[in-house]
Amino acid sequence: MRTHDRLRIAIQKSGRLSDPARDLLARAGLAFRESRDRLFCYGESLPIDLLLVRDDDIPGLIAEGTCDLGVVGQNVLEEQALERAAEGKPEAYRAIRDLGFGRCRLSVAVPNEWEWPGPDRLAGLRIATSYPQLLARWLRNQGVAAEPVVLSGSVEIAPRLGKAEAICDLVSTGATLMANQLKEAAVVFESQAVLAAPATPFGDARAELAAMLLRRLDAVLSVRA
Ligand code: PRT
Ligand code: ZN
Repeated sequence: MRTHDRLRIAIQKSGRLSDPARDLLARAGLAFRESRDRLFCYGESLPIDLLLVRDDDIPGLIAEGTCDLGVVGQNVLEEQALERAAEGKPEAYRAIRDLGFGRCRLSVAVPNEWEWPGPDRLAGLRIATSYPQLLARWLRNQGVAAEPVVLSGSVEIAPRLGKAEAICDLVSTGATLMANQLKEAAVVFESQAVLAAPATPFGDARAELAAMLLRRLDAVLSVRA
């Protein structure tokens, strides 16, 4: 068991959220010494350490208590929360701050040549996605029965491969859709990076550390806003 007199924050090791997350923490006055394997960074200015991981692992690390806080896309956090709920597991984490970077949207995209009268157009079709839970919730809300086809990557080529008729993927500029002769048809989920925390409050020294960190983050975020 690790001691709970230090706080441990999980951030993405390398990817879109890595630099903005490190930048935000630096602005909040946190400084770190990197370990040789670059997976763990020891907090030098405060007893707050970093774990550098894949973004998909962050909700699980918080749920199991390996990490206390995490910087992760709302898309990943919400998808995994819905998955836990579907498995009958209790709520384990929640977003406690919007961080204002990593903005994107999870959207349904369809071949350019399609007409788009509305979500009913998807009825009975296959939709390739890495976010089956978010997609299924949206389809339910729209009252449309379609079949999510789960792919872990390269979702945008699924229609050309004959694996699905439409896709549901993250979009920021739209250049990837355009390059694949697809057009954005409907937004399923708006996302940005969030600070995630356990659903139950810390009952030890971490509570005070987390409160101090939040005060500092709020100061940084209010200047940015
Ligand atoms: O290795 P690891 O698992 O940690 O990284 P990853 O490859 O899963 O994640 P990464 O770094 O690609 O994305 C991390 C998070 O950044 C996502 O979970 C989102 O919250 C956020 N984000 C913001 C994005 C985008 N914008 C984005 N554009 N994630 C992915 N994309 C993809 C998009 O799907 C498209 O394929 O980037 C491509 C380019 O987008 P366009 O629309 O600008 O062409
Ligand atoms: Zn990932």
